[in-house]
Amino acid sequence: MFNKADLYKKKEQDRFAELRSMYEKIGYTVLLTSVETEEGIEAVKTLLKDKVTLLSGHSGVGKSSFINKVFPELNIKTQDVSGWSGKGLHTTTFAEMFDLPGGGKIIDTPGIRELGLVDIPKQELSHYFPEMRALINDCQFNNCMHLNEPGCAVKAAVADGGIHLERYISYCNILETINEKKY
Ligand SMILES: Nc1nc2c(ncn2[C@@H]2O[C@H](COP(=O)(O)OP(=O)(O)OP(=O)(O)O)[C@@H](O)[C@H]2O)c(=O)[nH]1
Ligand SMILES: [Mg+2]
Ligand SMILES: [Zn+2]
Repeated sequence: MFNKADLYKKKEQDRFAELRSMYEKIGYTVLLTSVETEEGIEAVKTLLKDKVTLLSGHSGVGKSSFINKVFPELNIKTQDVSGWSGKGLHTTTFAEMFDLPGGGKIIDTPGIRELGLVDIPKQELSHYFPEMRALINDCQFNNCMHLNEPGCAVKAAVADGGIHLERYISYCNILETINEKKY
């Protein structure tokens, strides 16, 4: 879900189109919304019914505002525009789960600064990237981490465009943050 569509200028619209295509190709549903103009809000609402949904994203993107817009009766605290500096101000301070009037639950969470991964060994990180998981059996080594190993099917796919370069860079960045003392 990409929110604040009402603020997108040409540059942001182009970037959105790029990211939409990148994520849809690998099977994710991408929705453009604006809590301000209500664009796309109904579409997200229908996805919530009878499911447990967790909202995650940086501080200030509008997670709590979204819940308030769709379910005003829950009355969740949000930061007003004048007070929001864009940095270091977290309105939601702990995760909280709400029952949805039409069935289902939604979890509002505080903004994330960086992704924390719980107990994923470096060897397994690529299993969480669907487009990489599909290729790992084609790597020459079954413990390939897709960095500098010969015969790596993932790197070959990055080279020929089958895997988006940005996704591979994300993979490498996250791989670096995994501290392997436990494995
Ligand atoms: N222009 C515009 N502003 C929005 C939109 N959605 C939310 N906002 C504003 O963005 C600010 C932050 O919204 P919040 O809902 O508090 O953000 P949050 O993601 O819950 O932030 P944390 O609780 O800190 O993680 C508020 O001033 C909202 O009014 C939108 O679609 N368009
Ligand atoms: Mg919030
Ligand atoms: Zn590989």
